[in-house]
Amino acid sequence: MELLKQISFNLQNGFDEAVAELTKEAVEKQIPPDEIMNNGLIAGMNIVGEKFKNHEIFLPDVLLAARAMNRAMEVLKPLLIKDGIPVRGKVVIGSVKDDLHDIGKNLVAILLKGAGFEVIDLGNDVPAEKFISVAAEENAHVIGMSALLTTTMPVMKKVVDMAKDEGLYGKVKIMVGGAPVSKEFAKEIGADAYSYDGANAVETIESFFREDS
Ligand code: B1M
Repeated sequence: MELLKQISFNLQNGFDEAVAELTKEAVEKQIPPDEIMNNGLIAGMNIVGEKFKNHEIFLPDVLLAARAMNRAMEVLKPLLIKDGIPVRGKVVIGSVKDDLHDIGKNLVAILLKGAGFEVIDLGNDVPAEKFISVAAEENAHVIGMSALLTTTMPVMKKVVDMAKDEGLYGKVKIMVGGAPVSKEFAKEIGADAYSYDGANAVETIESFFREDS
């Protein structure tokens, strides 16, 4: 079986040790990290999501797959973050309140760090107030929010509204992302941008700085 398919297969089955080893092997074979991520790990995770939706697998299976994904991300992290890049701007990032999904957010944070941004990662289940207070205290350039549940998306609007109330709107760019989020939703709630994946998140934030210069 092709290496990336093996990674996907083992991730779907929650075999974290095998996923970590195969990811190392893929790196040694000089497969680019974004290809390992997209065509191995994320491809596997999407199948896990489909099977979960169709009740073919259950929550503990999803947790095991998430654990395997995290092991592989630890292997890829040093390749995605390169030392010595000057800091280009400050991004406060987190998964919104009541949302425990953080794999995608972590990936976005790794890629932003790798592109030279200072990232303040607030973790998951982050209340709207926290995004606002940290962004203000830290003079952040960007607030990045992730949501994987349709039920937690409204928190994003709460943050935008609070930014307006606190006089941060327009000064701090607000970017949203996550599987159920869309460009239309971002526009509807008044966010500055929507990003569909990690690489696009980096490009989007870079474009904010081009606009400002
Ligand atoms: Co959950 N879960 N889950 N889950 N889970 C989904 C999201 C779901 C779609 C599965 C399904 O039914 N098909 C479904 C949501 C349905 C909906 O809202 N419409 C769901 C559900 C229902 C639930 C629970 C409610 C299940 C339950 O308890 N009955 C529960 C909720 C817990 C909570 O949050 N309160 C739950 C729990 C969990 C686990 C804890 C077991 C685990 C999360 C572990 C963790 O994150 N530490 C989990 C997982 C792993 C998933 C799936 C299978 C995979 C998510 C993932 O990590 N994908 C997911 C199905 C799916 O998405 N296919 C599912 C890989 C990751 C790299 O992609 O996060 O999309 P993603 O991030 C991408 C982009 O979206 C984007 O870039 C990333 C890289 O490409 N992106 C951004 C993300 N954030 C961004 C921010 C940006 C920019 C881009 O700017 C700031």
